[in-house]
Amino acid sequence: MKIVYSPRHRAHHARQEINRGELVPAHETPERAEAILSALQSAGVGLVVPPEDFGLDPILRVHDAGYVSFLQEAHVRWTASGRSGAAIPMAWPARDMPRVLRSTALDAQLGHYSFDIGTPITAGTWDAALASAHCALTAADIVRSGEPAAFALCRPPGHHAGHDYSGGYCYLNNAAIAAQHLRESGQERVAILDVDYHHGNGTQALFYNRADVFYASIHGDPASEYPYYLGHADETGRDAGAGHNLNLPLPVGSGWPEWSAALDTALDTIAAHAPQALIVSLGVDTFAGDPISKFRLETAHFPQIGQHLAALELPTVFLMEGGYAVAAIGRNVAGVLGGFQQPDRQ
Ligand code: OKP
Ligand code: ZN
Repeated sequence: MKIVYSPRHRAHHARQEINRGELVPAHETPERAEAILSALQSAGVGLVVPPEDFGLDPILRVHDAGYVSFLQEAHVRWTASGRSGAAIPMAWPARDMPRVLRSTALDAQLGHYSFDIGTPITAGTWDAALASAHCALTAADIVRSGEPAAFALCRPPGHHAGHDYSGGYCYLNNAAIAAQHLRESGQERVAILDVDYHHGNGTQALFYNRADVFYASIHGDPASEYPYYLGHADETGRDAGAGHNLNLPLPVGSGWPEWSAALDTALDTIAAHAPQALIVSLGVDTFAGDPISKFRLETAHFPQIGQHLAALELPTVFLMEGGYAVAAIGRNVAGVLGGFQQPDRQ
C-alpha cells in the first residue's frame, strides 16, 4: 500500500513537555516518524508518496475558523510578547466562568483553544499539522480512487484535537478530517476504529451526534488514564448519533487476550454498521515497552491486528496516531500493515 509522508512534520519539534509535574524531554518527536518511514521502506510495504495540497477547506469542514487562525498565529504572538521557546497554555476557564472568549490576551486564548499543558505550539507547528492533515486526506483519496488501503504517516497525531481545541500532542484531527472528506466525496457511512492506547476524545466528540460516522475505540480506562474526561463505556452517542459510538476501555496491564477480544467486539460492531470505508487511527503505544502507556502487547501481536482488520474487507485508510517506544515503533507499525497486506503469511 502507498505510504503518504511529508518531511514537513520535522518543523514541529517541541524539546520538552510537562509530564507528572516535571519538565521532561518531549515524547512526541520527529524521530518517531523517521523511524516509521525507514522501517516501512525496509519492509517493502509500498511506495512513499508526498501529500497533495488540499488547502484549508477540508480542515475548516471539521475545525473552527477562529481556532485555525489562532494556531497559525500563536507562536508569532508568543515571540512578539518577548517570550522564548514554545507557546504553552497555563490557564483554563473553570465551570462557573464563561466559555466565550472575551479576553484578547494570548494566555486567555491559549487556554480557550486547548485542554492540556502538553501540547506546545512551536514556530513550525502549524505547517507540520497542516501537512499531517494533508497526508490523511491524500491517503483517503488514494483509497477512494480504488486502492484497497493506504497509510498516512501523520505527525503530529490528531485524535485528541476537537472542533476548537488542541490537546494530547494533537492540533488538527486527521482522522476526522479524512472521514469528513470521504463523506463529502460520496461515501454514505464511514467507520473510524481507534486502536491507540489513549481514547480519541476529539474524534468521538466531533461525531458524537452523527449517525454517518461510527467511532469505536479500544483504550486504557479513563478512570485512571489520559484523557480522563472522556472514553467511558457508557458513552454511546447522542441524538442522531445514539448507538454510533463504541468505547471499549480496558484496565491498565491488559495484554493480547483482553485486547484482541475487544478488537473482535469492535470489528463485529463495525461490520454491523456496514460502512463503505474504514479509517484506522493507528497508535502503537499499546506496546508493552511504551514509556507512557500501560498495555502489554508484544511486537508479534501487531501483525495479528492487521490480519484481523483485513478480514473486514473494507477500503481502509490507516493513519498514524501515537507510539513512543521509538526503537520499536517502526517494526510495530510495519507489523500491522504487513499483517493487513499478507494475512495468510502471518
Ligand atoms: C497522545 B496519543 C500522563 C500524561 C499524558 C499526554 C498523552 C498524549 C497521548 N501522565 N500526556 O494518544 O498517543
Ligand atoms: Zn496514545
